[in-house]
Amino acid sequence: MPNKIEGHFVAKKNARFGIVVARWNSLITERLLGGCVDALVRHGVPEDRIDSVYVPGSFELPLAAQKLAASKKYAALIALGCVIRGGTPHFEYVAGEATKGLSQVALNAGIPVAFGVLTCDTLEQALDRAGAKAGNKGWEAAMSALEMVDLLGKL
Ligand code: INI
Repeated sequence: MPNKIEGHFVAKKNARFGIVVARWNSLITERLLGGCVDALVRHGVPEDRIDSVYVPGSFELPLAAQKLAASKKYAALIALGCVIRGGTPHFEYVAGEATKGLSQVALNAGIPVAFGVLTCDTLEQALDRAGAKAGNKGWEAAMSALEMVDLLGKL
Protein backbone atom coordinates (compact mmCIF):
# COMPACT_ATOMS: atom_id res chain seq x y z
CA MET A 1 0.00 0.00 0.00
CA PRO A 2 1.36 3.49 -0.80
CA ASN A 3 1.74 6.03 1.99
CA LYS A 4 -1.31 8.21 1.84
CA ILE A 5 -0.66 11.83 2.73
CA GLU A 6 -3.63 14.12 2.98
CA GLY A 7 -4.79 17.26 4.72
CA HIS A 8 -7.52 17.37 7.30
CA PHE A 9 -10.02 20.09 8.09
CA VAL A 10 -8.23 21.33 11.14
CA ALA A 11 -7.07 24.78 12.14
CA LYS A 12 -3.30 24.89 12.57
CA LYS A 13 -2.35 26.63 15.79
CA ASN A 14 -1.66 30.34 15.21
CA ALA A 15 -2.57 30.10 11.50
CA ARG A 16 -3.92 33.35 10.10
CA PHE A 17 -6.34 33.46 7.17
CA GLY A 18 -6.82 36.36 4.77
CA ILE A 19 -10.06 36.68 2.85
CA VAL A 20 -10.18 38.98 -0.17
CA VAL A 21 -13.73 39.94 -1.08
CA ALA A 22 -14.97 41.69 -4.21
CA ARG A 23 -17.65 44.34 -3.71
CA TRP A 24 -19.17 43.76 -7.17
CA ASN A 25 -22.35 41.71 -6.73
CA SER A 26 -22.05 42.27 -2.99
CA LEU A 27 -25.47 40.70 -2.45
CA ILE A 28 -23.70 37.44 -3.32
CA THR A 29 -20.17 38.08 -2.07
CA GLU A 30 -21.38 39.04 1.43
CA ARG A 31 -23.12 35.67 1.61
CA LEU A 32 -19.96 33.92 0.43
CA LEU A 33 -18.03 35.78 3.13
CA GLY A 34 -20.56 34.68 5.77
CA GLY A 35 -20.18 31.03 4.73
CA CYS A 36 -16.42 31.33 4.59
CA VAL A 37 -16.00 32.82 8.07
CA ASP A 38 -18.53 30.35 9.49
CA ALA A 39 -16.53 27.39 8.13
CA LEU A 40 -13.24 28.73 9.50
CA VAL A 41 -14.64 29.54 12.95
CA ARG A 42 -16.47 26.23 13.25
CA HIS A 43 -13.24 24.42 12.48
CA GLY A 44 -11.37 26.19 15.24
CA VAL A 45 -9.97 29.38 13.71
CA PRO A 46 -10.45 32.26 16.17
CA GLU A 47 -12.16 35.27 14.57
CA ASP A 48 -9.24 37.50 15.43
CA ARG A 49 -7.07 35.35 13.16
CA ILE A 50 -9.23 36.12 10.14
CA ASP A 51 -8.81 39.33 8.15
CA SER A 52 -11.20 40.38 5.40
CA VAL A 53 -9.99 42.79 2.76
CA TYR A 54 -12.35 44.41 0.26
CA VAL A 55 -11.56 45.16 -3.39
CA PRO A 56 -13.81 46.80 -6.01
CA GLY A 57 -14.32 43.77 -8.27
CA SER A 58 -13.06 40.28 -9.03
CA PHE A 59 -10.48 41.70 -11.43
CA GLU A 60 -8.72 43.30 -8.43
CA LEU A 61 -8.63 40.10 -6.33
CA PRO A 62 -5.20 38.89 -7.52
CA LEU A 63 -3.34 42.12 -6.77
CA ALA A 64 -4.71 42.37 -3.23
CA ALA A 65 -4.03 38.66 -2.70
CA GLN A 66 -0.47 39.15 -3.93
CA LYS A 67 0.08 41.97 -1.45
CA LEU A 68 -1.31 39.89 1.42
CA ALA A 69 0.82 36.90 0.42
CA ALA A 70 3.93 39.10 0.36
CA SER A 71 3.27 40.14 3.96
CA LYS A 72 3.97 36.51 4.96
CA LYS A 73 1.36 36.80 7.70
CA TYR A 74 -1.07 34.28 6.25
CA ALA A 75 -1.17 30.49 6.15
CA ALA A 76 -3.72 30.75 3.35
CA LEU A 77 -5.82 33.23 1.44
CA ILE A 78 -9.36 32.86 0.22
CA ALA A 79 -10.64 34.91 -2.71
CA LEU A 80 -14.36 35.58 -2.97
CA GLY A 81 -16.07 37.14 -5.94
CA CYS A 82 -19.02 36.76 -8.26
CA VAL A 83 -18.93 37.30 -12.00
CA ILE A 84 -22.26 37.13 -13.76
CA ARG A 85 -22.40 36.71 -17.53
CA GLY A 86 -24.12 39.71 -18.98
CA GLY A 87 -24.09 38.79 -22.64
CA THR A 88 -20.81 40.67 -23.22
CA PRO A 89 -17.22 39.42 -23.46
CA HIS A 90 -16.50 41.38 -20.26
CA PHE A 91 -17.44 38.28 -18.26
CA GLU A 92 -14.69 36.18 -19.86
CA TYR A 93 -12.04 38.84 -19.32
CA VAL A 94 -12.87 39.49 -15.67
CA ALA A 95 -13.35 35.82 -14.76
CA GLY A 96 -10.29 34.73 -16.75
CA GLU A 97 -7.94 37.29 -15.27
CA ALA A 98 -9.16 36.61 -11.72
CA THR A 99 -8.62 32.89 -12.19
CA LYS A 100 -5.17 33.19 -13.79
CA GLY A 101 -4.00 35.86 -11.37
CA LEU A 102 -5.07 33.99 -8.25
CA SER A 103 -3.43 30.75 -9.28
CA GLN A 104 -0.25 32.69 -10.10
CA VAL A 105 -0.25 34.23 -6.61
CA ALA A 106 -0.57 30.79 -5.02
CA LEU A 107 2.28 29.34 -7.07
CA ASN A 108 4.58 32.33 -6.64
CA ALA A 109 4.00 32.68 -2.89
CA GLY A 110 3.73 28.97 -2.12
CA ILE A 111 0.61 29.38 -0.01
CA PRO A 112 -2.90 28.14 -0.78
CA VAL A 113 -5.19 30.68 -2.42
CA ALA A 114 -8.66 29.17 -2.37
CA PHE A 115 -10.83 30.07 -5.33
CA GLY A 116 -14.24 31.20 -4.18
CA VAL A 117 -15.16 33.15 -7.28
CA LEU A 118 -18.55 32.27 -8.72
CA THR A 119 -18.87 32.42 -12.49
CA CYS A 120 -22.56 32.24 -13.29
CA ASP A 121 -24.98 32.88 -16.10
CA THR A 122 -27.64 34.42 -13.87
CA LEU A 123 -28.15 36.02 -10.48
CA GLU A 124 -30.40 33.10 -9.54
CA GLN A 125 -27.56 30.64 -10.16
CA ALA A 126 -25.28 32.80 -8.05
CA LEU A 127 -27.79 32.87 -5.17
CA ASP A 128 -28.07 29.09 -5.36
CA ARG A 129 -24.30 28.80 -4.87
CA ALA A 130 -24.18 31.41 -2.13
CA GLY A 131 -26.28 29.66 0.46
CA ALA A 132 -29.41 28.49 -1.35
CA LYS A 133 -29.92 25.29 -3.39
CA ALA A 134 -26.31 24.53 -4.20
CA GLY A 135 -24.57 25.11 -0.88
CA ASN A 136 -22.24 27.99 -0.18
CA LYS A 137 -19.05 28.20 -2.23
CA GLY A 138 -17.52 30.51 0.36
CA TRP A 139 -17.81 27.71 2.87
CA GLU A 140 -16.25 25.26 0.35
CA ALA A 141 -13.37 27.63 -0.37
CA ALA A 142 -12.64 27.91 3.37
CA MET A 143 -12.63 24.12 3.70
CA SER A 144 -10.17 23.82 0.85
CA ALA A 145 -7.92 26.43 2.51
CA LEU A 146 -7.97 24.49 5.81
CA GLU A 147 -7.21 21.21 4.05
CA MET A 148 -4.38 22.67 1.96
CA VAL A 149 -2.69 24.37 4.93
CA ASP A 150 -2.71 21.06 6.80
CA LEU A 151 -1.50 19.17 3.72
CA LEU A 152 1.36 21.59 2.96
CA GLY A 153 2.51 21.23 6.57
CA LYS A 154 2.93 17.51 5.92
CA LEU A 155 4.81 17.69 2.62
N1 INI B 1 -16.56 42.43 -11.33
C1 INI B 1 -17.09 41.38 -10.67
O1 INI B 1 -16.59 41.00 -9.61
N2 INI B 1 -18.18 40.74 -11.19
C2 INI B 1 -18.76 41.11 -12.36
O2 INI B 1 -19.77 40.46 -12.77
C3 INI B 1 -18.21 42.20 -13.08
N3 INI B 1 -18.78 42.61 -14.33
O3 INI B 1 -19.75 41.99 -14.79
O4 INI B 1 -18.34 43.56 -14.96
C4 INI B 1 -17.08 42.86 -12.52
N4 INI B 1 -16.51 43.92 -13.15
C5 INI B 1 -15.64 44.84 -12.48
C6 INI B 1 -14.19 44.41 -12.53
O5 INI B 1 -13.97 43.31 -11.66
C7 INI B 1 -13.26 45.55 -12.08
O6 INI B 1 -13.56 45.91 -10.75
C8 INI B 1 -13.39 46.80 -12.96
O7 INI B 1 -13.23 46.48 -14.32
C9 INI B 1 -12.32 47.86 -12.56
O8 INI B 1 -11.00 47.34 -12.73
